[in-house]
Amino acid sequence: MNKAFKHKSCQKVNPSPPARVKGDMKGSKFLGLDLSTQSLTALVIDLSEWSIVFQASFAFDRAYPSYQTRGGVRVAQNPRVVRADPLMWAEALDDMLDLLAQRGFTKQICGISVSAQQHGSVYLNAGAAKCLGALNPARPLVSQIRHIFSRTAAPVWMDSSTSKACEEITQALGGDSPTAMLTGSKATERFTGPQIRKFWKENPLAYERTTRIALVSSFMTSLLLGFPAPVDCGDGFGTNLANIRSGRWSRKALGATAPRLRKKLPDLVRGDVQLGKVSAYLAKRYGFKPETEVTIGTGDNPSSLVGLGLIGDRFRHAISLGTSDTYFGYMSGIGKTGSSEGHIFGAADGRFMFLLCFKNGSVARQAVKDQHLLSWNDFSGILLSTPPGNRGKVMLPYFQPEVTPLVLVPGVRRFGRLREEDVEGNVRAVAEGQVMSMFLHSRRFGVKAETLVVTAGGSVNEGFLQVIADIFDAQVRSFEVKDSAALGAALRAAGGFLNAHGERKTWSELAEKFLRLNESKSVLPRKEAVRMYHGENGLQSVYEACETYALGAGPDPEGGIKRFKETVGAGCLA
Ligand code: XUL
Repeated sequence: MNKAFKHKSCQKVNPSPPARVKGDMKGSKFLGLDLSTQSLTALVIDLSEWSIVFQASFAFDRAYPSYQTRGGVRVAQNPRVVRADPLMWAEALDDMLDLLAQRGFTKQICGISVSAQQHGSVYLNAGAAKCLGALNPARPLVSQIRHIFSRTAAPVWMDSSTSKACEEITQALGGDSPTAMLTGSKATERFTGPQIRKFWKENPLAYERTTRIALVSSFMTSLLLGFPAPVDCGDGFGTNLANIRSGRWSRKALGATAPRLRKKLPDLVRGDVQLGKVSAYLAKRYGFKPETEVTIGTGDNPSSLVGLGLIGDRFRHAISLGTSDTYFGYMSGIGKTGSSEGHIFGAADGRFMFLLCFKNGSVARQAVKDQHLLSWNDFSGILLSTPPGNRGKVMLPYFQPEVTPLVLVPGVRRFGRLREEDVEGNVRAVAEGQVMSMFLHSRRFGVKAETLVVTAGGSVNEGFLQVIADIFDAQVRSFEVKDSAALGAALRAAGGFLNAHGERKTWSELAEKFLRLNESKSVLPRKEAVRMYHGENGLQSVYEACETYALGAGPDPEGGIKRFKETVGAGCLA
């Protein structure tokens, strides 16, 4: 790598050749910041000890009540419209940097990088660049950047209000498959391009006043640099605006989206690059060394790919159990066909990753847990003590609009006489429904792995890990470090720095040192359970019939449920 990034708005990038890092990396600390949907996390790694020396999170709902968020976002009267306030993110950044300074870390940090929720967009006006470059270190960020936005609220990935824009973009690009071939995904409601089109059509004057549209990762990185940051392909491919083969914004896709868009977009950069040093503001206000380097920010999923040590690994895939559940893995290359399910993003080594997103992730699990007044321990205990196959009771857990499969009108669907008050039945049904959906859609996308690594909050739930192992018929491993996106950001900061200083390390070399596998959390599939899902008349085929029926594309599945109960399911009825 060792590419000094040149960008129109950053004149002084790596002005002189960087010095070689000498000695044992003593005191080489790197900061990863992960701005997720619900919180901002900071994680500092120390390369001299290969350890995590600081970790803290601020949950937006609790820490910043004046922004009136639930789960970090504001849902409008129309539940498809979901937004967050970029000022809240800036305030959290102020507080986190303050905390790091108080603990004496900022002066020791050599490099920083950002990971952030994907697809969300921040709209900046003509005064933004000047303001960012002239921040007064006597005052917090948030009070100085109030006027840099041409749109106060940022649409975030949970927004699904852009179906019309998606249709128009798809039509202009010649259909779902050509759109996916070009941009890595069919036109997708939560993606930035359709969000921009909707904004332009509904508010053309504010669109005209917008001089730059940042992704959440590039916005946060701009706050660190003091100038508007470029976008990396990891995050940039999640926009429906880039050509995933050339790694550039696609003229065709931009034309299908909104007028004069190229001028408003930051540059798109392939692979992890150093963008420059922290701003004078960060150095003066928070005590960072002026030479602290900033590596380009990326999305939380590409960042997790690094944090889980999956770059270059074709045999392991990841499941992240966070606000959304995601299923993802590394790809060294991309084929010729465009799948209309799933997405292709960039990876830190300049290659690719695939991803499937299930929006009802922890939201659905939590809804069932809360409805039956259970603790997470109870939830896990029920999954470990009840029979796989759930006696033929199936749930499609669409507590909110779903993205895989696309369900815009939410509503939980229950089959096989699953009653609402059946505590055990609903717990097992929500878990099995979510995992069978992941299995179905990952296979349709054409991917399969020998081992699954599980990360994020839900990965401590042993019962859920067993359900994953049984349905995927694969070994499931969870790591001690749950914040793989924040760890990925810290590793990307370190990787960028080391490469720039002639100490090249592969991504997996770097990650392995930090990922002590927690072997006690290595879960194996149970043969009997696998048969229950995948044997003849197994529950997986029942689930698929239920989903097809709910999407209006197939017959009533009750016949299949009856057959399941009479045959393979008879075992779990005892
Ligand atoms: C991925 C996606 C989510 C967000 C939120 O496509 O929409 O995983 O990145 O974390």
